[in-house]
Amino acid sequence: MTDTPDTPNRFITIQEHIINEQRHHPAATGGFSWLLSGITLAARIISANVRRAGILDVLGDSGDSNVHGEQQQKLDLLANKTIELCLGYRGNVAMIASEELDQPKVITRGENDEARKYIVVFDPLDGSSNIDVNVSVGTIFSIFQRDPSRSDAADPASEILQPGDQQLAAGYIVYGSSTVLVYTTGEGVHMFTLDPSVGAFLLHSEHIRMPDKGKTYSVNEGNAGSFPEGVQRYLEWCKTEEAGPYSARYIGSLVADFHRTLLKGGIFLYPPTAKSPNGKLRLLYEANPIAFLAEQAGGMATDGRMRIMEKAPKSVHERTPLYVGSRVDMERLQRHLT
Ligand code: AHM
Ligand code: MG
Repeated sequence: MTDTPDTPNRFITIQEHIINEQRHHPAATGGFSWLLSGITLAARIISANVRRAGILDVLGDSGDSNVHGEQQQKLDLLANKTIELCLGYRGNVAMIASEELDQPKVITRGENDEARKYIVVFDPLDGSSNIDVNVSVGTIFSIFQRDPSRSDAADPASEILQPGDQQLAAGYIVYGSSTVLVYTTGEGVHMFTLDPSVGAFLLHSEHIRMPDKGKTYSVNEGNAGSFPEGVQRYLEWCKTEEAGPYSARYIGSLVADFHRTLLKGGIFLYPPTAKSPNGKLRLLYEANPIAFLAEQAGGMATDGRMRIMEKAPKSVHERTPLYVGSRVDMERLQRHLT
């Protein structure tokens, strides 16, 4: 744990941290903290399952595919169900949407409709095609306040289609060599490590800043032949003497690739490709939360044309190109794209 004036030398749990954050919002009722604690409970349960994946019968394909036509791993479904259960009984969640649910799910449990004021969108187990080979995977989440002006009884998804700059909170959990949770409520980016022996997320560092410039580019270069020309030119530049050159690092799990970019700086790219002309990553539950965290840490996130967080989503599972990383690296990319 870092010993700074902001993080005194004592154990601070994520619950304590969230409650302290809430003190900055005098009108807060505690409901939002209650919701976040549902996410941390799900994270601990998913982490325990990921850690024992080779022992439990949870590895491999479930035999089903999701709305994107991708094979669902058994752990994808288990993680999805875990989050559903941990949020569904909080009483203040109106709706959830997930990579693994074809349609958003309206939640009717809880005191009354008015109390159900939050919407949570998530990717329960990102990078799940890596599970069988023991590579880091993660959970990504994004929280919105319900906006009754968008409500359309015939189409519950309409309430979910809010631009990223409306997010109240976002974060991810990376199940790596340790389990780490990173979150923001718009007041900086904070990181916690799960102590598995006591089952608590303990504060590791607060107000994380992404370095202004990094030395790493992260992209599936196997697809480079069909990247937009500007991206191809940028990747060529990364290999020149003028550039340094940069090192290439690509795990193939967005959460793990972004976590490295957040802490060490650099740039992550998932451009349009021949196979995925709109990019592969999903705007609502992958790109938006990552963009919120990146900007809160002093970095940038775009689709090559505009800020990710300004994009108005048209559908729940919409895809987007994603370029995210250190400010200086992103500005350099932008010059190659225009
Ligand atoms: P998933 O949500 O189905 O796991 O897919 C998303 C993953 C990201 O974690 C990662 O950045 C990307 O797909 C990797 O894609 P590719 O294998 O095309 O490089
Ligand atoms: Mg994913």
